[in-house]
Parts: sequence; structure tokens; C-alpha cells
Amino acid sequence: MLIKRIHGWEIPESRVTDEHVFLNRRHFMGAAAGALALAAAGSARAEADPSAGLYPAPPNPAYADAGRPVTEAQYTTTFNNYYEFGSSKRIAAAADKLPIRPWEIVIDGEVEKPARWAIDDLLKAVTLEERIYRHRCVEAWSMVVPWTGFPVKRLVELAKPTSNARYIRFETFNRPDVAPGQKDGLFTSYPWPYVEGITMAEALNELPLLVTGAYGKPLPNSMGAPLRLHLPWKYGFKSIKGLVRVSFTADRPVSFWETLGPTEYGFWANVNPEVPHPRWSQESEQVLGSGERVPTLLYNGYGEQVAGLYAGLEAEKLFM
Ligand SMILES: Nc1nc2c(c(=O)[nH]1)N[C@H]1C(S)=C(S)[C@@H](COP(=O)(O)O)O[C@H]1N2
Ligand SMILES: [Mo]
Repeated sequence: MLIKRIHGWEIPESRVTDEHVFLNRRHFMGAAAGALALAAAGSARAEADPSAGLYPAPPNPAYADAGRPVTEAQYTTTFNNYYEFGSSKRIAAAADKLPIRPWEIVIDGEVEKPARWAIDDLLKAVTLEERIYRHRCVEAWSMVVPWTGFPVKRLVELAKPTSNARYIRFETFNRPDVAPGQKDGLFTSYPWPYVEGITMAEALNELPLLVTGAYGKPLPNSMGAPLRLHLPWKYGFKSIKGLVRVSFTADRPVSFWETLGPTEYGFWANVNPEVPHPRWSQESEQVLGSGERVPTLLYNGYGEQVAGLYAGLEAEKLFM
């Protein structure tokens, strides 16, 4: 058997284990005074946001209960994956240096209505709602967050894709001037900017949300302000942050992680406890901030809403 070369971008098992220890509330609290101060600073920032008046948005009753308690904001806003700001989970302070106004989102590709939206104009063109969704990271930790945003479906309506559009490609900012991960060190050779993609059929499902806020406030930078995607039935890396471009394409987009590790991070990335990641099991997950480990569910528990999307695609490698 071939021994795989370990790349810098791969999460060594040892680090995953460290992070699991981190996820334990007792350990977390022990080390967390700084993190708590950071969370407080982050929420002060959110109040100064020009879109603050749009929050809290009305809850969508169809997504008022994720079947598990909401994870406290002090954990979810200070334990993040955002490689633009480094490979550690403690990127919130670095991410706060990203200016999020002015901020433009380009809509292009196979559409009748290409556009360049200033984020606050886009927010006026849509109706914000709150949805409580589960989130499952491929590293086997999970959280439950009351997100605020609008359905991806609504953006599709605004863009009016042509009949050639089969996929949507999402792209993050590329700002080596403010994002240390894009500037120097270990990650300079990564294929920036971060890119993700979904099919049009996935985009038109009810679940995909373009997220602008969390916990009844504008989104903290650490969570991907001012605009990120959330796909609750897929591994977290699909939920791309810091969006600047949404392109409708005829060809399947190649994602950032797929470029880096095609055998480990596939296009579909549907959560499936029965398909292990090549280097670890996906059978269970550590609940952020609780020290609790729970079984992972197929499609992260959203099978009723999404399983139909994959009928007839059995020949595809639909999971990791
Ligand atoms: N642009 C960008 N988006 C990203 C990432 C990233 O590194 N860069 N990490 C992804 C991964 S692996 C996860 S698990 C989620 C984490 O979201 P959170 O930090 O809000 O929990 O963001 C996803 N979106
Ligand atoms: Mo992740």
C-alpha cells in the first residue's frame, strides 16, 4: 500500500485529537477568558454594522428546531475554520481586520441579469429570515446555529440563469493585504481564492441559505461576514465564507479543497457516517462546547429534504 505524503493542508490526526480536547467545555472554559473578551468585542462590532437594523429577522417556523440545543455563541464565534486567516481555530481577531464595507458581490456567468451588488443593496432586495441549522465539519465536530439569511433560491431568481447554467460557483475574497493565510507562510501555495460549487438542482432545494447574520445580529467576521453559504446536509467546508462572486456555469466547478486533496474532499461532500474520511471515521461527532459525542446522521439528518436530489446518481462518488 502506498504511504500517503502528509501535506501542510492536511489535518494531522494528532491535531484533530487536540481539537477534540479543545471542544470539551471544561478545557474550553479553562483557556477561554481571552476568547470571551473577543466574543464581546465582536458583538460590539456587529452593532456598528450598517445592516444592524435588519436584525433580528423573523424566524422561519419550518426551521425553528434543529433537534439539538443551539450552541452558545461564545463557542461558535471563537472556534472557526477560516484558512484565509490561518490554520488555527483562533482566527477571530485576525478576521476582524477584514474590512466588510464597502463590499461588493459580483453575479456573472450564464445569467440574464449579471450584476454587481453592494452588500447593503442586496440585503434590501431580499427578505431575511432566521433558520436554526445543524453544521457538521469533516473534522468531526458539530454545532447548531440560529443563522439569518435568505434562500439561495432567491439569488437564483434575481440572477435569472440561462438554460446553459448547470452549476453555481462561489468564490471568496483574495486579500493578501489583510488575510495572513493568503499572504505568507505555509499557505501561500494554496489555490486562493477559496472556491466551492453546487448543482442548480441543489441550489433550488429549500435548504441552502446565503447567511448574513447569526444569533439575531449581523454575522461576525470569524463566521464569514458579510455573506457566506450554509448547506446543512454537507460537510462544513462546502459552506464558503466571505463571498465576493457567484457565477452560474455550464461546467462543474473545482473547489479549493478538491484541488488540494481530490481523494479526501470530493465535489458532493454529503454527510455520511458510513463513509469514513480516508484518515478518520465519520461515525460520530463532538458537539462544540458540550464535551458530548453523538452519532452522525446520513445527510446530517436532512435526508427527507435532500435525498431525492441524488436519485439516479448512484454511480457518482456522492460522499467524501
Ligand atoms: N472562505 C472560507 N470558507 C470556509 C472555510 C475557509 O477556510 N475559508 N472553512 C470551511 C469549513 S472547513 C468549515 S467547518 C466552516 C466553518 O464555519 P464556522 O467557522 O462558522 O464554524 O467554514 C467553511 N467555509
Ligand atoms: Mo470543516
